[in-house]
Amino acid sequence: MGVRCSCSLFPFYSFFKFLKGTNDMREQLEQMRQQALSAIAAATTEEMLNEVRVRYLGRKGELTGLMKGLGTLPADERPKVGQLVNTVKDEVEAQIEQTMNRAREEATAKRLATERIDVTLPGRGRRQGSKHPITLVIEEVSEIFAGLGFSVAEGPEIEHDWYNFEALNFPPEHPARDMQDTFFVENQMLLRTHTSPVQIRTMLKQKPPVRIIAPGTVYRCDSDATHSPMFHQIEGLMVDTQVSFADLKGILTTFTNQLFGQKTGVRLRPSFFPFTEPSAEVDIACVICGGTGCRVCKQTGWLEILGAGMVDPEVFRHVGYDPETIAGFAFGMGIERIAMLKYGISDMRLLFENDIRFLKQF
Ligand code: 2NM
Repeated sequence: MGVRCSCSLFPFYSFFKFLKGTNDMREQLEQMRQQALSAIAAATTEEMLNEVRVRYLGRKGELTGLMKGLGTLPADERPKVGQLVNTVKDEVEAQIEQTMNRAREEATAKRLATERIDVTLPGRGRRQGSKHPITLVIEEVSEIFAGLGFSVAEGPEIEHDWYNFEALNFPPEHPARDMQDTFFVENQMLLRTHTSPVQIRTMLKQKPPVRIIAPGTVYRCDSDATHSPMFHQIEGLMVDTQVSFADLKGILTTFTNQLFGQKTGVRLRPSFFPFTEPSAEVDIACVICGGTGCRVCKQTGWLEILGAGMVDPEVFRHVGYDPETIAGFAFGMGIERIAMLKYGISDMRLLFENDIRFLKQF
């Protein structure tokens, strides 16, 4: 209680002290000067110095108050004491200014030290992107076939049953048409299970001769360590008046030799597809062991890389070509398998994970 009272009474107490006379005032002035100077010395920031300025030099500040109290002194004392007060005010002002400058400099120095950027550091640089191995294989195969007179054709990935199965001579109950193997959308629409519908669409649009390859994404209801529900194929088609099985063998041997090397052995084995007759599988000598037998070729010395055959007359009838006057061969290959063999990739899933550490190697 006592402390609070003396606090609130302080202005009156000092006011009465003024009335005591010049000597008291000088004493008080000296005291105020000491207090102000030590407050300045204790201030470490610009804000603290501003507070000191307001407290002593502000409109309601202590030194200003003292100046107002001059009126209580005898008239002849006023100029002298007034001058004295002004000297102290100037001194305090100058001290605040000087300390303020030092505080600003220190603040600047601190910012420069902590916010320093080293403009001589080398930049992080831009990492160069690279093509996906699937893209690389598509480009290389397309270039080889371009050299043999084939151009690239494309078509929709969401197809009608007719282009994907019916026109390709798949019987109505063929297992590939099963829900288990095909992603159906609705109203006989489905995700294409091969790129053959592109060949059908091309033949419907265009008269022979036809020489196309159709690279692209295809879909099958199948997913495990060796099957992805989305994968890639390149199929090809050559149709003209005089195309034989010898042309098929010649073109595909030229192709495998360019893709895997001139000395790569090639063999054809009989096979079956709904859309070709006769049909064949094309094997190349194992690129890993050279034909002596290893884990990759399952000790056979051969790798199956292509399916092919002479286009079935039934397919030609579906697209309005006359099977009596024209003939053609077609083929198809899985790109993932070729990429794995060409680049020595042991796990197909690496091709779909898109891990940058894997992709940047190509
Ligand atoms: C293959 C194997 C053999 C093929 C057939 C056709 C079409 F449309 F001309 F009949 N396109 N693709 C074909 C032939 C595809 O993939 C293993």
